[in-house]
Amino acid sequence: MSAVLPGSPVNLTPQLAPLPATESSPDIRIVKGACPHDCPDTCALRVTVQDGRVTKVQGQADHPSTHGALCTKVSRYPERTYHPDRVLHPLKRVSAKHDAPRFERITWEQALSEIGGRLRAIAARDPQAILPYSYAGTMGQLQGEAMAGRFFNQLGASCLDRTICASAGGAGLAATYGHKVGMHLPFFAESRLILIWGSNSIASNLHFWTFANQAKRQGARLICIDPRKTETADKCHQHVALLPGTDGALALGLIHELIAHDWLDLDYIARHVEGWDELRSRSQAWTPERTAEECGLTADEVRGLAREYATTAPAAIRLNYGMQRVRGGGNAVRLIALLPCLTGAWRHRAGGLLLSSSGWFAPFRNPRLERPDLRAGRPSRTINMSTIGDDLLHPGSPDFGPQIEALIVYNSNPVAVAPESPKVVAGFQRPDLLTVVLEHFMTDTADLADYVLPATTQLEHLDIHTSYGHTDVLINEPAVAPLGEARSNTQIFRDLACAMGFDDPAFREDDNTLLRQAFGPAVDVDQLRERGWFKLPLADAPFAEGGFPSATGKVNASGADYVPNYESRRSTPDLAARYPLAMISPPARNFLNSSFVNVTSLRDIEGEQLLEMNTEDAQARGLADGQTVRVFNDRGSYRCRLAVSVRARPGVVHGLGIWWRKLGLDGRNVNEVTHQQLTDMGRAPCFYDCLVEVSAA
Ligand SMILES: Nc1nc2c(c(=O)[nH]1)N[C@H]1C(S)=C(S)[C@@H](COP(=O)(O)OP(=O)(O)OC[C@H]3O[C@@H](n4cnc5c(=O)[nH]c(N)nc54)[C@H](O)[C@@H]3O)O[C@H]1N2
Ligand SMILES: Nc1nc2c(c(=O)[nH]1)N[C@H]1C(S)=C(S)[C@@H](COP(=O)(O)OP(=O)(O)OC[C@H]3O[C@@H](n4cnc5c(=O)[nH]c(N)nc54)[C@H](O)[C@@H]3O)O[C@H]1N2
Ligand SMILES: [Mo]
Repeated sequence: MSAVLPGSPVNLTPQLAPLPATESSPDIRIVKGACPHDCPDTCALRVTVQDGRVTKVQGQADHPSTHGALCTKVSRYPERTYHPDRVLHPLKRVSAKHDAPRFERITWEQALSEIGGRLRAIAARDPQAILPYSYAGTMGQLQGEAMAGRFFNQLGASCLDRTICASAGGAGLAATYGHKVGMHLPFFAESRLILIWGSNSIASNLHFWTFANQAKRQGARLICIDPRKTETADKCHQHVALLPGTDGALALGLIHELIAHDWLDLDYIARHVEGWDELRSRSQAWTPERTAEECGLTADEVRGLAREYATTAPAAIRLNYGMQRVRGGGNAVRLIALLPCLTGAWRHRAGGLLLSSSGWFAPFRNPRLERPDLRAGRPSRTINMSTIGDDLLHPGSPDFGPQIEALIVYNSNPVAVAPESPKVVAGFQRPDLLTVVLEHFMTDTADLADYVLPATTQLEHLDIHTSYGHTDVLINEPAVAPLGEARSNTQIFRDLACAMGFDDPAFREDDNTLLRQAFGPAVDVDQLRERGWFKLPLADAPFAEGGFPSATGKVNASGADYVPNYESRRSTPDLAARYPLAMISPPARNFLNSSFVNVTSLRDIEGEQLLEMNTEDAQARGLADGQTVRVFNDRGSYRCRLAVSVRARPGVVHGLGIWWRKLGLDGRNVNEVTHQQLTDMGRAPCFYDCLVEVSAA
């Protein structure tokens, strides 16, 4: 076996060098920043600017969860910002959509007037033929939806259902607790047992790992529940390698054992859980044997896990979104989120569960920032971003509404990240579709644009950030002026509003004004700018006495049940006969979704687009480590390098993501084979619910 293990060893040594003697020199400035990326850690940045150029991006030492340390990716942020391939002026397409992309440089005036003209013509027929497409390229409250939301509300455009990442789990969590809330990050350090469930923390939640590791050093046991033997699993005491999409069954099996052994906190259940009787009878069928059979585990693994979870206190669960990208993702989160309510783990601040902390910010936010009132009661058809492939190919109908005629993309790279790329690409190639892309780089999506508008990076604009892994609000001050002719998203939407003739004062508000509007009075912006970050005032053990943010204040167990995958050996045996391998496509450690794939030093660490496969499966197909393989199913195929690896269990392969298509071996990536069916809750994609076959290329 020759394992290919991407990534370097965990290194959380603070990168703070002693301050240079020139700290006070007029040419060196230290600027307070926030990491903008779609990651639960939302680190506080310390940006060094010398002679008008950012020379270093480090972690802020006094921010508790950042702890002076950054991941490899973001410590390379200057390399990304000053990348020679940055798009630094507006571009207009001069080749046909099916041909190799060619663009010419145009002025901002020309770009805005031409885009404005075309959008006005479409809007005159039906503004709902125009669709925004955005996700979390930046998680900033301003450069995210603040001004963009105003623009599309005033336009009366279609709305976008932003489901591509977390909405199945989010819906599951909200259906159970009432909101996306959970344990507070620092208290994981005090836990005695941590289940790291559907999360490769060392790769995608590194600053959580610091706390888990602290608990480990103090004697806590760490158990990783993940089909893949990740770098996180390597560092845990135990790895439970269940089959993809079977987490709900495992949770029911654990509940069965809690009941069988009387390991329940009946007082907590009686006071704070609704629907318990129903859940109890539903779990009766889930004996350790049946659970093991469904999950691809042994009955002893199920029994042992239940025993440890129930008899160790405080016990914490770090659930992550990796486990909800399957048909039953919403219900699986519901069932897992019930576990700490049945054992009373919530009684302790180091017990309970964390999937997302984003709901904690809700009461502090200003719901009017995006000015929903500007829509003025006009209809708002909603398009699901996860089915953009089908939706772009839809001709329009009374049911669907008008055909999509224009797409304005910002903070996202749908051609690489959306499921079933053959359809996504075909949609973006429609010659009649107007596509405007706000970007830093010529991504796969920008390559299919009519106009590319140069956007600023986090070092060049102002923003304010919340987090989905901790409960601090962070400021990001611009460190340097915009490079070239780049403009911030907020400025581009102000300019587009002007080009459309929108004269509402909402479009004249600058970023400093937006900054003051983003939160209610509880967040003091002046103090925030002084300090860099602000911790929300919240109780340490939020649900020790119940008080969940649901309508009744209780946890809701009603209806939660296991939902098997769309595609698996057990649910679709005929399909599995042709495509026997379950494929998941979790993040490669040195990329952030499809961001950073073009940063050479990081791509060099990842090497090539890889497919991890177990020795047994490789031998059965006569495949060898390092060879080029073809991964395929009825939807499509792509080529990549095979890594015969102990990281994969038999029957499951891992297509590490998310490569830019054009940097893949045959100009395609893993989403060539994923499908557009949606999860049980939250209308999300099922990236990890996917059967394939692999052959020599
Ligand atoms: N380095 C890096 N960090 C990232 C990202 C990145 O791309 N790169 N992405 C960011 C984003 S967008 C998000 S949403 C977050 C969270 O992003 P996630 O997608 O949750 O990322 P991971 O933490 O890597 O979790 C995925 C883990 O879930 C496992 N998994 C897959 N299917 C199943 C299953 O059915 N059951 C279980 N139990 N496990 C399963 C995978 O093997 C993998 O180890 O991370 C963020 N952080
Ligand atoms: N097969 C498979 N597919 C997946 C996943 C998976 O695990 N497997 N993960 C899914 C998940 S969890 C997510 S969250 C999505 C992520 O999908 P996306 O949100 O599309 O994330 P990225 O691919 O990182 O693309 C973000 C883009 O925004 C740009 N950007 C960043 N900051 C700014 C800015 O300030 N202004 C402008 N205009 N642009 C900016 C970046 O340059 C980058 O190209 O992908 C999903 N797709
Ligand atoms: Mo995500």
